Amino acid sequence: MTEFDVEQVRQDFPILQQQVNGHPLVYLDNAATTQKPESVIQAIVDYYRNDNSNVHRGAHTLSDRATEKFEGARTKVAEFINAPSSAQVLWTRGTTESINMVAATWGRQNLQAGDRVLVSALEHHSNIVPWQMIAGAVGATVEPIPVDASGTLDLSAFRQMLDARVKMVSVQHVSNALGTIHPIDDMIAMAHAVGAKVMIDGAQAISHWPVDVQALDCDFYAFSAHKLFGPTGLGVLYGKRELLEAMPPYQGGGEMIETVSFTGTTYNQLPYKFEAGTPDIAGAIGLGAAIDYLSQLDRRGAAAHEQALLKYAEDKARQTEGVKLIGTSPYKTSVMSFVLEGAHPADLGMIMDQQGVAVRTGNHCAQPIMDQFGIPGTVRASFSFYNTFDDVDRLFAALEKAKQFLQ
Ligand code: C6P
Repeated sequence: MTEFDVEQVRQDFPILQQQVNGHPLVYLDNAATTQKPESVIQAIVDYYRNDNSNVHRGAHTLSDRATEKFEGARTKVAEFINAPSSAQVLWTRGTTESINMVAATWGRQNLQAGDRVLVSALEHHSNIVPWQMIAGAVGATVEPIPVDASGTLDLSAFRQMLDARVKMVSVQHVSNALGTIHPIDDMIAMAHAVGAKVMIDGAQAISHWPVDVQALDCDFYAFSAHKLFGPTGLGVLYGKRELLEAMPPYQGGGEMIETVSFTGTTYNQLPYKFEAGTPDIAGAIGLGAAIDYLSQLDRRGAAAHEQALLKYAEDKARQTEGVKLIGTSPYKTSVMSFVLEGAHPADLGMIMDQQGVAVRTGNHCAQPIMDQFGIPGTVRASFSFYNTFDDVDRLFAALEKAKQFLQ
């Protein structure tokens, strides 16, 4: 057990203090979205109560206040991921939009017939389909990097796949379906050696440990605010400056222009070139508050606690008859995916919910890897630092009940 004071931390998350279906809530769906601390909720409420206004208009005091908070949040994100400049932090609607933006702009400009885009076999659909769409339009291909039976990426197969036709390697930092951590440091260096660019889908990594985009040397890094204890509807795309400068805008409209005329339009500087329309001001302020929250948290202790929960849960799973873990890589975040012999994951999830235990079931938007394992889906329990060992016990108690009911 660790010294991390989970009971204290839980007090910061009001949603955890409730009963669901007559039982105290056990929230184990953190890979889908994390819960929000009171300080994040308050920051959003304060903004709407006191400062609500449009940004970058400079027309009045409220607008100035809103702009200061909004751009302050961008600076916090830049520092949080160690981006060289806040101009390289673009607001999007989420990881999905960040990847679509790169595929549609960088991809449209740089991919040609015969080019190859490599993704891992474990990818979320958000990191497959945008590449298929652009590849289909230009005549490029999207190819999966194999993963083995434990869900670990095959680095030597990746090495063999690399050649001068590979223009983009787009991989998750961490798998949402199985929790596998990919060896992205090595992959980035290997991809760069053949001249490919690298996009990292950080949706499942960003909440677990500090990410340093300069140390990684990735070309693009994407994540969603709602998986980082912030609000839904907002995401981040980090990019290397020279790439962002060279890319065409994603959408046209207000904010992203410098001048508009019927003889020709010029575009705004970074980051605004990619931010058409009124942005999610409250969302950015909420994400800024989430980063403030994390910066006062013992993140090392939090990560150790999550790993201890994972080990405790996986040991229990191995001792539970009929349960099979899906995803047993030695490199994992706190995600436990499993199937129970003779039971459909959706039925299990429903029965567990009746006992106040929230897990996700299904293919987790990662159909190709489910196909590889020959299963329709899994039950996925994903732990955050505010979960307890008692939560794990409740998960297995609920599973026992479900077993009795279903088998
Ligand atoms: N995974 C899950 O339950 P958005 O929806 O844009 O915020 O994130 C999409 C996304 C992209 N990549 C990875 C690795 C993800 O895990 C997700 C979202 C959720 O696993 C919802 S499917």
